[in-house]
Amino acid sequence: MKATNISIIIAIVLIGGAWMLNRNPNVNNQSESVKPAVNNVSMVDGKQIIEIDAKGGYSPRKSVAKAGVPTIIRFKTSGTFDCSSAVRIPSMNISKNLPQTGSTDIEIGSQQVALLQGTCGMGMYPFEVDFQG
Ligand SMILES: [Cu+2]
Repeated sequence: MKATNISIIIAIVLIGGAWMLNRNPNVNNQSESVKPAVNNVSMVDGKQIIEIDAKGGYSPRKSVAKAGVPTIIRFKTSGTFDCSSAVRIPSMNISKNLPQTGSTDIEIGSQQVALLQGTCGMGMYPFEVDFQG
């Protein structure tokens, strides 16, 4: 009886600990994607660079960029073992496997005014870039 109680307490502590560890990254991701103006787009040598973190999904989930400018999407991974390391942009026939940790540039040329949508390899994590005129 006593042993059962102790193992229940240990189980609760383990589950609680795992929950605490998982909690912080999720909170960060959420506040990233909710922020209205995320400064993840910059111009370098005439090219527009959109930086997106890939780990357990994409952050920011939505980027706002300029149409008509040569553009690179730079995916950053950091210990990314989930399938957000497999990036797909179906409308451009792009499919790319990112390293578990690193930075990967995908050139997408000059886009027209449109919403460009991408996903992870299995289609469960979306991201989009709103190209505006
Ligand atoms: Cu996936």
